[in-house]
Amino acid sequence: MKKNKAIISGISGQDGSHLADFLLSQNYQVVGITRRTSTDNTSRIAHLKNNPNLVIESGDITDYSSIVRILQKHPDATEFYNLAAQSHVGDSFKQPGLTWDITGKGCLNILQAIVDLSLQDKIRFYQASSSEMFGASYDESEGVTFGEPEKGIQRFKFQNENTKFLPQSPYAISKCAAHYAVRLYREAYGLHGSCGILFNHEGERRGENFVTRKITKWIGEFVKWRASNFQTEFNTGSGPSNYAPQSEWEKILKFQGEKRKDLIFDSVYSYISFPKLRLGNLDAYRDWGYAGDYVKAMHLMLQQDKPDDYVVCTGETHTIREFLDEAFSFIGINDWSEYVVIDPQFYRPAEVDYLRGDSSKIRRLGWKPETSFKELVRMMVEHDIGNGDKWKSPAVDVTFNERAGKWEKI
Ligand code: NDP
Ligand code: GDR
Repeated sequence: MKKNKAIISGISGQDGSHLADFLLSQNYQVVGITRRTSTDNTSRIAHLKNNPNLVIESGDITDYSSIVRILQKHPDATEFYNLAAQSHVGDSFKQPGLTWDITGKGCLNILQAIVDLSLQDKIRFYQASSSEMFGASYDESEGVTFGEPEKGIQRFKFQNENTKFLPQSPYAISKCAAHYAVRLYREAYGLHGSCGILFNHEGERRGENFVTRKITKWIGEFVKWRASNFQTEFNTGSGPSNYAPQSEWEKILKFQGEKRKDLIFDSVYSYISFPKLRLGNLDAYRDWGYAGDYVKAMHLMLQQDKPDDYVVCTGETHTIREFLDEAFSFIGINDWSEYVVIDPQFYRPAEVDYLRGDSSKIRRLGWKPETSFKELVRMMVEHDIGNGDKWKSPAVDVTFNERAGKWEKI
């Protein structure tokens, strides 16, 4: 039987690598687009490099001709997933033009290439839209507040496919432009183009400068440092250790000066230090799910007879403080305030304060999130501490046998 063939732009990213795993497990041929970089950036798909059903093509979505070349080389492709983007919201304030070129115009380049090559009836298109497009906007409804049944029925805020967009960053504006472009090409040229409005999704492959992974990565490094110093208790900078002589302390304080408040000290040797975790706004709410679950929703959208837009989320929302509570509790720390420094450089010129999605529409197609908030945090912390092998996604049809503690072929 002829295999389905899917092109993925952004295959080297978090979602691209999970989607490649999933599609290969569904017997697809996958064509991944990667751009030229001075160092290798394909670590997330390294486990797939010998897979005969995966082909990597060099291309950049800001370069129309490279998209045309790849489409011409693979005219039998049946699905195109556009996951490529400058995807960091904070960085989009520093590089708004580049973000626009990649995240906004890049999508238009692909759509136009499909139409120019008359492929609109042969290929289905997926666009990675984002909950960031809602920005400062939400709707209100009455219901039981998720996770707080004791509060009973009350009004709560949410976003779904009918919520208006009020973008709060150059990234979000670019995503809105791409979203509307897909809508237009659907209407104007009959393209089977769908947009997944995905809320934040994380995991062990998340980029290290997104807040969840930044936290779990720091915890992983901290735990290793703690273990390497054979200590169980730490001096978090509030006063000198009992063990170090006064003369030693005076030298250390002079040397470290103001930096001291930013460091955690070994309680015996006192001069061995570890930098505290530096974060920005801890009060924003995010609806966090697991990336491995969300790529299945992308695929599901393209299997429908009609193209459409769908919100993909858990329906649960948490602040960054709550993520910190959960993550630190896994390493036995209940009060993380001594380990975290608020650093204004991580604040954004404009913030998205509250995201909580309503995914009723895609749930009606049979999709639902399979990983709870608690499991997600545990997976990421375990992975970064180094005990997380079981969370690594398999390349082929295998399942993790909890009892045997290893992957096995299904
Ligand atoms: P990542 O930042 O992990 O991956 C982005 C990918 O895009 C990387 O493979 C990157 O390649 C590639 N890329 C960047 N610029 C270009 C370019 N000019 N040409 C070709 N490829 C390029 O993002 P995620 O995997 O987390 O997200 C996937 C998509 O989903 C993105 O579009 C993102 O905006 C969107 N999204 C993500 C959500 C999330 O919570 N993760 C939620 C909603 C939407 P390289 O490795 O070379 O940098
Ligand atoms: P977000 O994710 O902007 O929601 O975009 P990110 O993890 O970057 O920020 C989430 C919230 O945490 C706050 N924050 C910090 N963020 C970062 N990165 N670093 C920090 O040190 C820090 N401290 C606090 C932020 O201000 C924000 O409120 C992600 C991306 O994957 C987008 O591509 C995607 O579209 C959306 O999710 C849905």
